[in-house]
Amino acid sequence: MFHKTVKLSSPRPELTDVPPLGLDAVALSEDYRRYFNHTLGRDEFCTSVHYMYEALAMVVRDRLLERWKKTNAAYHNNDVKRVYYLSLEFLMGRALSNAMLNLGLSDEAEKALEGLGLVMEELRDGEPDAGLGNGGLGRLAACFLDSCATLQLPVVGYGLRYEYGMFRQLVAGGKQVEEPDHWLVNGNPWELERPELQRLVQFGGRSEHYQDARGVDRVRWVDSEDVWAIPYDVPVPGYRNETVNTLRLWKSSATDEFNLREFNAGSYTEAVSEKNAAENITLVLYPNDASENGKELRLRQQYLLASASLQDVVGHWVRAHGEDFTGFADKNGFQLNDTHPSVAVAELMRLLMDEHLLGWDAAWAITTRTMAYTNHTLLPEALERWSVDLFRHLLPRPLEIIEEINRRHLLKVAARWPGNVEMRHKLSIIGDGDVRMAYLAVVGSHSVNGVAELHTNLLKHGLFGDFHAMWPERFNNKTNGVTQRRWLAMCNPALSDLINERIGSGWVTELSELAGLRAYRDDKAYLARWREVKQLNKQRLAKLVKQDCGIDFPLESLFDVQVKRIHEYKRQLLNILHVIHLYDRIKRGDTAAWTNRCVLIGGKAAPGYWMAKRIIKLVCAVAEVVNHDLDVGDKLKVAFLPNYRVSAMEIIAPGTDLSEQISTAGKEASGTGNMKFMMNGALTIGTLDGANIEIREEAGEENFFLFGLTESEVESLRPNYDPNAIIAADEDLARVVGLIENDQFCPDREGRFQAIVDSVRNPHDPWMTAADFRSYVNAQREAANAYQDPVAWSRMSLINTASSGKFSTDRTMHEYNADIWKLVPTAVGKA
Ligand code: 26Q
Repeated sequence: MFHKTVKLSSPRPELTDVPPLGLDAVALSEDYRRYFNHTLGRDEFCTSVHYMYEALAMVVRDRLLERWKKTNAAYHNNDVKRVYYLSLEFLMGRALSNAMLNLGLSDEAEKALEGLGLVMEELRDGEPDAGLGNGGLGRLAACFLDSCATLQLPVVGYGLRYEYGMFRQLVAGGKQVEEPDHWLVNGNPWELERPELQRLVQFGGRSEHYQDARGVDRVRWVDSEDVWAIPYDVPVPGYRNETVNTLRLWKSSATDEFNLREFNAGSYTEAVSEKNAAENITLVLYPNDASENGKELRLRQQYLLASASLQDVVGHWVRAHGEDFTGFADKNGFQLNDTHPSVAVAELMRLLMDEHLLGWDAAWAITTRTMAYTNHTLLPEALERWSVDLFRHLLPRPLEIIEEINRRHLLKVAARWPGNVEMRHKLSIIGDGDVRMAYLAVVGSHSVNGVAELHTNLLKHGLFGDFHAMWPERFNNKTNGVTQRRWLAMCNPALSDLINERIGSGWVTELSELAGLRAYRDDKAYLARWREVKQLNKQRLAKLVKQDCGIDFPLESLFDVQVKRIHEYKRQLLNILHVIHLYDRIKRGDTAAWTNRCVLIGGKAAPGYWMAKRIIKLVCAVAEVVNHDLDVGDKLKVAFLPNYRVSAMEIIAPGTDLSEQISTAGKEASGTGNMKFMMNGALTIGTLDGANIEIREEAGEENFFLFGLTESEVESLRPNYDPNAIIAADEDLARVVGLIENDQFCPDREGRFQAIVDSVRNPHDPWMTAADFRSYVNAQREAANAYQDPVAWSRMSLINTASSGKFSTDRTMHEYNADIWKLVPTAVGKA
């Protein structure tokens, strides 16, 4: 790939000096027709939603591009410090509605379309989700970008342009089936390819020590197989502020040298197919939300991201400052989204030393001053480790640097704990034949943060306890959030309007203003309208459930929802045990003062996670029995929603009454779905885990259905945990377990769910599901009773929305900036 350039003696404004594009319906309509007719070449017989969506997307994209260039100019002219958010995942979802909202042209666009006889909602649905993430961590990155653009912070996202995003989940015969998500097949109007900025990334080969012309010891990486990384830029608009930040995604591509060697050896076909190996690197997102250890391709992805991004930043620096790196750490920061990109610590050292000839100490000072690490999990099975052998084979030079980082680190450990060999083993970055990526990230960063108060405390006193003793100042908490632009203003227009009527729309950029709603908590007329809006949103949700599950959700019931990745620690199983208990009560006729309930469960299981898939089967099997039992009627409905994704949550959160946040205490780092539900007026039933604790603090304990053991109770019970005694002593639980064991939900497949029962009965059940059953059922009964009083319920609902101000990523980003990044907000001059 080779780009010819022309010499320009000076900039040529006559090329770029064009009047700004109109944001009114007339201008939008005119541009729309031009794109539809001239660019896309469609005619009046075209009925494809895709082309209609695409024409509108191009209209909006033009408006973004204008602002994008101005933003880059403003950052450049002010020589601002920038932060680079390095993440293997950005779960962006759809871009169109969000861009229209942030540019402030939603109403005019709707008008323009109306004039053309088109319906906005239909066009919207023509856009595929950009599903470049698994779940919470990836969506958090997307919310962060939205908030940074809105706060006018110079933050660039760096990620990978996966050809296949998160798989599409089908449910067939009550089982998850995965289908590839080829989201780019119809092109992507939201990306701008920048082939002129490609970077070369090395793999394999060996490191060679030599002396340079001045006799200084140097190292170079030789005999490697190189791969191009080509950047694709995606615009990230701020909310009505003229700022458009950048998400830069790398695509891998073969180099010509890559196949030339074999080509010359006479094997043309082999040479061309070798290209695959290089181009495969960014082909597919790994669909596990706990690390899949040891996969070489995954390590290639991680290194490609780290190396290409750092070369981009360092290259930019050298173009402006030459080889003088003294000011580099004052102008650049890197935030590591979990350990996934943490090889960046070694890569920055390599670039500074091998390519730019800095000494170790200077390079290390720059590295530790610029790197910051966010941890998202405490689960030991999710901690990333890479075998030293694989690392050496794929990344010989970075490994050598990690070994030297570790050698120097262990000298400090020895100085802190003299004579303590055990401590050196414990804190070593390399141990048991593995590189421990979390330790590399902690040692190489000046900041380490957790994502909720409880989680950070558990990091400080558990997982990273000894590191905390060495460097207490490094550790800090940054409670997660979500962007209220997408998760309230965009997805819940009816509630937004109702809110604006009373407190104005300042909350869109200052979420704490929602507190003003509290003043209306006893306004009966307002609460009645609050309920009407909820009913309307439940209607939309019921329509989705009908479409995708074929099940009718009666609108007068309590909508009880758990949507998130399927994982044992999240305890979808506890939810379904409760459903079975309700079914059992109905069958026994124990239905006095009954509250009708619709239970919705959705989420993807990692394709290789057998138990998670079995849980999906159980949900589907229970749904099948309950929904077809004539004794049940409207009292209880159960549905498993296939293919949970960002655009589905935009319909689900507004229509939910009760949000299930029921993980075993100490296991969910934060949760962010919990915040989206709260913002949209759902009440939470939850344990004291992750951000639930802070949600309850904000909402007040009387507006939250609490149950379950605390984290410390969980840990003290663990050694003596006796689930079989608990089951024997609890008649309801014994009946529920009995129903599953007796194949009530799989009459034709004996023992199908035995493994699930065994996991509940196992004294070593890490998630201690049986321990929390009784208090969960009691809390559910409280919720059901509370729902019988519509006024009291809507009052609690309003208080939840009013109390959700803390959970904006605007607040989260403000804290990252104040404590870690120290960026100067930079407005875009209106030219
Ligand atoms: C690692 C190596 C190889 C393959 C896959 C992975 C991998 C990928 C994704 C490991 C973990 C993830 C995702 C983790 C995640 O989403 N964690 C969630 O992060 C949220 C944002 O902070 C929290 O709210 C959730 O509590 C946490 O579970």
